[in-house]
Amino acid sequence: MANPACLNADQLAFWETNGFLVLPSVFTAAEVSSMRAEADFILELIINSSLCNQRQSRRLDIRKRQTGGMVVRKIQPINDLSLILSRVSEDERLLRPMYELMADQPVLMEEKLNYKQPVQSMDGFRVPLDDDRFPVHNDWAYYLYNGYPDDIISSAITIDDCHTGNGTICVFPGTHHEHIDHNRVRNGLEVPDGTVDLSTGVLLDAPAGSVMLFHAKLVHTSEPNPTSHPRRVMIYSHYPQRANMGIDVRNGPNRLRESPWEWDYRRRKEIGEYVDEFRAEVNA
Ligand SMILES: O=C(O)CCC(=O)C(=O)O
Ligand SMILES: [Fe+2]
Repeated sequence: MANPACLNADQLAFWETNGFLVLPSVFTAAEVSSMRAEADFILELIINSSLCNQRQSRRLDIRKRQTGGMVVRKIQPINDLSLILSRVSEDERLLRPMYELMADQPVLMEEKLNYKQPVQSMDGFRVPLDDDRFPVHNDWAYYLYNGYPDDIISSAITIDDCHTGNGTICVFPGTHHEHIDHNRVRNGLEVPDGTVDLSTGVLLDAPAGSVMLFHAKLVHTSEPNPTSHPRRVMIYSHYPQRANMGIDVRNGPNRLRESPWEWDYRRRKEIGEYVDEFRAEVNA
């Protein structure tokens, strides 16, 4: 890459010390609105194909809330479903800062769309009675099982404004310096009680279109979104090319499993054999 540096010395020092960096308003309002349209398209595709096939997509993480209704926590993977979003994961405004932080070409290894989006109750889904919280964890606790290096960078692109009131990501600065072994808990992996001082958490406040970069060993969490609007972020994880880990090791099998069901649903919809039951905008 021949471009001039895009991160300044203060930003590089902040990253070294804290293990995260927020770049506000990187994407334009027009780009954000097309990301929202793509998020709606993917949500409708995955929910309607699940309903049509009477088989829940493995891409879909959905829960039944104690407070009523259901919430889509995330859909993963997503790049094979949207040209626009797959292009975002290769955008220079995202790759360039990562290149500077990891001193190598970033290679995409995982992508997901965390919706935290309330939806109406629907039959036909296996939904645990749970919420859209994410445990106190680092992402490397998951990636280490596939032999990935610990200098992966995750990046959350905010599709909606993220703030203290809607379950934004909360990071624990400096925790990236040393990995903490995680315990398996109900909804994923979590650091053992007492290993991280929870009072040091920083809630990341950022308008839609921002980029939150965080080190794979940085401990983070998020509380449920209590509002009636989605709190969507796309989270990409890139590894340094030098690790030479191959392509799509973690999510490839699910793309292959799910794609034929999605195509079958689209064909049945096209010939009028199935009519969509779910619409995203009434829930937004
Ligand atoms: O979307 C969030 O609030 C956090 C998600 C997260 O940490 C993850 O998907 O690994
Ligand atoms: Fe995470």
